[in-house]
Amino acid sequence: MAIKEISVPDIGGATDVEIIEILVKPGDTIQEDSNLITLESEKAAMDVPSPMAGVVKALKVKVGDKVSQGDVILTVDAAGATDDNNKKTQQADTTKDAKPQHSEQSDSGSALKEVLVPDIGGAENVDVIEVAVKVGDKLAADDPILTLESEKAAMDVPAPFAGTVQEVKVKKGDKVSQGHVIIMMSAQETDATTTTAPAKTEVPQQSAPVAPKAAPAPVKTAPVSSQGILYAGPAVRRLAYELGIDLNQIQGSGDKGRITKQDLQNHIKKGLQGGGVGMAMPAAPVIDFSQFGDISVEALSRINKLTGQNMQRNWLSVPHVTQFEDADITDMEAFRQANKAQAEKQGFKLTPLAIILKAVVMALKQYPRFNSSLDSNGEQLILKHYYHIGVAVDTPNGLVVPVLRDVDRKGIFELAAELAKISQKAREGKLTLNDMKGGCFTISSLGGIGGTAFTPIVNAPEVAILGVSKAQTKAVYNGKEFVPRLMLPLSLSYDHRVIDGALGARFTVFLSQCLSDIRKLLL
Ligand code: CAO
Repeated sequence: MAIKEISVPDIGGATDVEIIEILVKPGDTIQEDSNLITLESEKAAMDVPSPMAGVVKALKVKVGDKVSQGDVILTVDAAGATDDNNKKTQQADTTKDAKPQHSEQSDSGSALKEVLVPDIGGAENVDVIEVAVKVGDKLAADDPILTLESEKAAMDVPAPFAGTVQEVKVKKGDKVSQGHVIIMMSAQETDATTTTAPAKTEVPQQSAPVAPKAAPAPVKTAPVSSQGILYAGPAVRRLAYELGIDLNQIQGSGDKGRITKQDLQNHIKKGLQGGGVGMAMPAAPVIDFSQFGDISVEALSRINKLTGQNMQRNWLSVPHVTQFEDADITDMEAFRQANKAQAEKQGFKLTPLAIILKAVVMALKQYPRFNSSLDSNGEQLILKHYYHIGVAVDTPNGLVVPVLRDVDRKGIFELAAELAKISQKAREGKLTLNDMKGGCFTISSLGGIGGTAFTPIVNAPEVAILGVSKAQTKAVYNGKEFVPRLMLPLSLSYDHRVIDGALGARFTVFLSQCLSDIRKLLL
């Protein structure tokens, strides 16, 4: 077994670049140049391809990690594949060294030829976006060797004759022009595939180099890939990531099942039309506002854009109902005032939110359907037996939702301290993806700001969200007289596919009772 570490290559000096996708898992068989991870920096998204073939043993990174050149990504059992490749590369190198110009014979008795970039319509310095072959591959005539992509088009370069790849001279990301050597191939007359490929008989067997004809990428409906590895360029991956689209759902039409931008657009179109005739979203008109007066333009932050996409998806896909209720928190507020100084001594603020977190867990335990998610086909409900609660935090860069874990196992002071810490971390823009994962239910508190009620958007795949507005002292009739009571407005939005109106009202009333009599939190 030859276990090798694969680390982040030179990424143009960028450091702490975020991993937005991991494309392989332990047990996957990968080829040299199979994409392993996708990185996204401020400026670009890029795939990191494998420098060797083998079987993935262990992943050393996860989505959301930030990496720099030299950080280990994963370990690979490179036994067999790499050794074999090395031998073949050495063999080809020896042949090349002995006969540097136009090589003639390999030890199998067949000619070694250079395969060049063909006439590509005068385009220069065209990007190699995929190398489809590796040393040792046996190719039939017209098998794709690599894919080039210029400003205007993508094209495959096919093998001009059947044979075995002896050396690969280019790699993904290289820029090439007509006449560049791309691979060294030995023609194999004895190979069964060559006898069935009529084109190869035209190829002069001893005269090297050979330039194939460039062919537009053929449309194939091959499966995603033979190893289950997904082929898609960084631009397509980035777009899919931004739109929250799982590329595994898309059948690629490119070579090796490569997913093209067009495939992604078709998938989105299909999705929009999926709701039935007339359900597609009408396009918004483009308006030039400067015709009405002065304007200025401001770029949205990355968080703004992601929040916008999530909100739109949740708003469109979840049938929302919002239930309102006022909780009498007069006694709760007295308790909070009584304990505020003690919390401050310990370095944090005791706000109503810490107590609301506890009450929400009580309500989730009483009505477990609120602590669930619909599975992806909408046929089953996944009930969770843990209580991780997300809290919406307003930051200078936009809205983020860090998650407090195991709220059921923590006391009110502990929660208040954690809340202070995590909202501080959020405001400093230091939250990790892990800090925001795994929530069961979300609380959005605007109580520190004001307002009487609002309709929060469910943070799918959660099924409900609690909006909290500013508590106000109101005159409440107790059956005999009006008395001043501190009333906290609650706005509970829920997914009507999972929760019906009666259950929504029961949950809200129960929550309100827990807040009105916080002794219930001890039960
Ligand atoms: N009613 C009256 N007063 C309230 C209150 C309420 N419901 N909630 C908080 N307050 C008070 C607090 O007690 C505190 O006052 P004191 O200092 O006198 O005790 C003050 O308002 C400020 O509280 P806070 O905002 O600092 O703390 P918090 O624990 O209530 O909230 C956090 C923390 C992070 C949730 C909040 O700062 C925040 O970012 N809220 C915005 C969330 C948001 O944008 N949601 C919209 C999402 S869109 O669906």
